[in-house]
Amino acid sequence: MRPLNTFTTLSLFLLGGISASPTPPTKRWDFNPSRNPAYQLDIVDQLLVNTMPKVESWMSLKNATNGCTLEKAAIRREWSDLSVPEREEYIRAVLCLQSLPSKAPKDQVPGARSRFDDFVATHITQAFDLHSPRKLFAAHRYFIWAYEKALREECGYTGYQPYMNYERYADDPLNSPLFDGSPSSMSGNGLPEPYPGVPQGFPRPYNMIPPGDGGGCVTTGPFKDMVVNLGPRGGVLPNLPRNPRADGLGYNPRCLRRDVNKNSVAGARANYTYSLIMDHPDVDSFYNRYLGQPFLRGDPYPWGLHSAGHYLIGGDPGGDFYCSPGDPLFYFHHGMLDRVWWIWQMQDPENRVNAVPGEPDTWGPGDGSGHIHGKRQGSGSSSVWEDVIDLGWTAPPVKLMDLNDQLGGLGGELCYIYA
Ligand SMILES: *[C@@H]1O[C@H](CO)[C@@H](O)[C@H](O)[C@H]1NC(C)=O
Ligand SMILES: *[C@@H]1O[C@H](CO)[C@@H](O)[C@H](O)[C@H]1NC(C)=O
Ligand SMILES: [Cu+2]
Repeated sequence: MRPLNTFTTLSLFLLGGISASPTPPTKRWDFNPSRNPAYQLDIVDQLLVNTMPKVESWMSLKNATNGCTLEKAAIRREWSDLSVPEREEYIRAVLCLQSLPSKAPKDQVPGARSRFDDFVATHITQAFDLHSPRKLFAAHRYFIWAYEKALREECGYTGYQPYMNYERYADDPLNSPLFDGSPSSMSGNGLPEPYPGVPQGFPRPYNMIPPGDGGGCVTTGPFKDMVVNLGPRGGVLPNLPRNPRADGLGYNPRCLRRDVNKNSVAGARANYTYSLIMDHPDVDSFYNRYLGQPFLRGDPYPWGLHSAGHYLIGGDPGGDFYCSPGDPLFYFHHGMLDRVWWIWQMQDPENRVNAVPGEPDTWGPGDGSGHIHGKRQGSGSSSVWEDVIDLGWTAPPVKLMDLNDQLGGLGGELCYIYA
């Protein structure tokens, strides 16, 4: 038997409580009616629709692990599929988190000024551990989940974390419900402030994601007055005010900067996402392609989904390896990546749910050979079953292997799907 984790029953109640009333037995995951008619289903949306029968049969095979069923599962939706009042409720919750006091110890993180900053500080202090091959997917799943939980429990948000489908923002991001700068958007682009672009470890001319037209302070929408407190530490913009501490944890108030960048997001269009999911059955090749490896010779936008999505936002702190959760859109980006991982897992759930990159001893196909990343980085030589993910001030330590199952992991506390 697996030891019980230390979560309270409160959040179990919140997650389970959604379907506690005598609702008719409709399939809650029948999400098509809530789509925004301005957007067609893309090939990845369609793939997910076609994958749901596999998810259903796997769920019945598992027999409601830890009480999670598809009928109870929360649904994380695409931003543009939310109604305007739903978007505004989400925005209010983020602004609330940015106004609540920090719980991080002042001596360790003197720059944290809010609960929102606690998440940024966690990502800064644990950057290498959270991004090791074994942990990248699971740690970010947990990180987003903990943020969603904080929005719900500390700020009264009644929905779930939205994600952004890059395909929808590839042609005209600045006229979309996400970036149009209206009160129900996540704020717009930064003012024009040219910079060289985003360096990449690829051969010329792919050694740089060309910049977009922004790069300066965001001046529209709900986050135009947002103050960025932590960092910078590993960003791509020149002329940022230096943090008083080398580790980026000192107080350094400044504006939110963005470069909404079509050159970057072109590498995260639906055809890239689809190929990532369907052409990489082995977890190591899936992990590597997600990070743009090996180099996609002859492809115009070979950035890999992870970088391509990050630099759709870019700027400061969005483009900073350590501090990127300091732009609230980080959670939309990593939500999409979590969705992609889940769709990948659900193509062959019995073999893929517990497949961990860089790890030959876990379940799943792959013999552990041919890695591009280093093996067992950041984890010593211990078994992956012993690995712990500890999010400090934002979520208690849990076993990495308890985070793989989005529909029943963490003793049933993870119980959500993406529409
Ligand atoms: C599934 O779980 C239920 C409730 O725990 C139990 O009664 C039932 O026998 C289980 N079915 C299978 C096939 O294991
Ligand atoms: C995606 O489509 C674009 C435009 O047609 C093409 O240039 C690119 O190579 C495709 N990428 C993949 C991975 O299919
Ligand atoms: Cu990260």
